Amino acid sequence: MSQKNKNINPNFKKSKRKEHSPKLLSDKILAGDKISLSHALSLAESVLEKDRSAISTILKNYNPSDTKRIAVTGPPGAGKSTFINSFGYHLAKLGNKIAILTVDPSSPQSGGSILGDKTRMESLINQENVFIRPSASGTESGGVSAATMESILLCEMAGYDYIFVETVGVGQSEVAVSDLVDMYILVVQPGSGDELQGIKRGIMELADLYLVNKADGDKIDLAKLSAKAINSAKSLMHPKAHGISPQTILYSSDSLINIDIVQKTIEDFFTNISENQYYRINRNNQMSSWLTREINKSIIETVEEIEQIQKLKSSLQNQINNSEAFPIEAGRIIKQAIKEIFNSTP
Ligand SMILES: Nc1nc2c(ncn2[C@@H]2O[C@H](COP(=O)(O)OP(=O)(O)O)[C@@H](O)[C@H]2O)c(=O)[nH]1
Ligand SMILES: [Mg+2]
Repeated sequence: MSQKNKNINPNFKKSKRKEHSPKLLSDKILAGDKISLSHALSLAESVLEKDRSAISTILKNYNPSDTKRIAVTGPPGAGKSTFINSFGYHLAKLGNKIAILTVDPSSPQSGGSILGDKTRMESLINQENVFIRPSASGTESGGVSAATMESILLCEMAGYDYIFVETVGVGQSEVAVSDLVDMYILVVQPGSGDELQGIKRGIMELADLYLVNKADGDKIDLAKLSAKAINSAKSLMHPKAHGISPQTILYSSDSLINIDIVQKTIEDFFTNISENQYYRINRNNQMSSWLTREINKSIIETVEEIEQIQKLKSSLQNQINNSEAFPIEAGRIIKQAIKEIFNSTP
């Protein structure tokens, strides 16, 4: 018997989690109950039909409110979690309710980083008005976007007014998350400039605020140089849709240098985008994208369940393998077959 097995209690029975009705869960979430919120977030990450249905019922009780949804992105190790910890603590002390979600499309491989993030968020963990959710890998219910959008809405139902979404995955999550938030913060650490070159231009252009983190100790001069490099890159970028030019701020989670400026910049950003309507327009656009994703997903799932289509698909696959057809033709054949099936349905 291996050393590990000695620790297993043979009489241990996994306790069955109590199933709450969506109605009860939704009442408890509205009352701010963290355990119910956690439970609902697990449902949001599930692909089971009964869980999808429960989330859909719970979200019927969602009422829009003027919350602040903020993405915190940047290269691994730049200090995203530490920033959220220090800044979130500051906001929580001022009486705000803070929720922190992490988005990680590659989490089976990076389980370690999630544990790391929890230790970086030590000051926050015990705060009554803070909720932290390191995401599980289960973002299959329609990709990162659908599950995270549902999670954001659930946190808002529970009364959280600042929702931070930290991306810990690779490039794709950094772009996808921009479709879920009002404001996009890019955290970088002081570097030679190569560091900046490593960040894709598309991601640089998404930022509404650049934070040069770790501007402390012997890194202050390097941090100033990085800020200068960002500012000159910025001058070549397209103007933002909201018309607000992104600021570059030196920050340190250790010394808390400029924490008040960061707070004011974020607050001013939200005031401005509310006044110029970008806040509403952007959220409406995000809902439209979500609608399109859900409709496309439903169409694909429905069609893939049709036996005739499954058979046709594998026969087309064989033809392609034998160089008898190209995918473009296969696509047209499938489209025709789907039309015929629906036309013949009474
Ligand atoms: N000196 C200094 N170190 C920092 C600062 N912020 C983060 N770090 C360190 O940088 C490392 C990576 O931080 P983390 O927040 O996990 O980065 P993330 O991967 O972007 O979330 C950790 O060892 C932190 O202690 C800072 O403001 N100053
Ligand atoms: Mg992190």
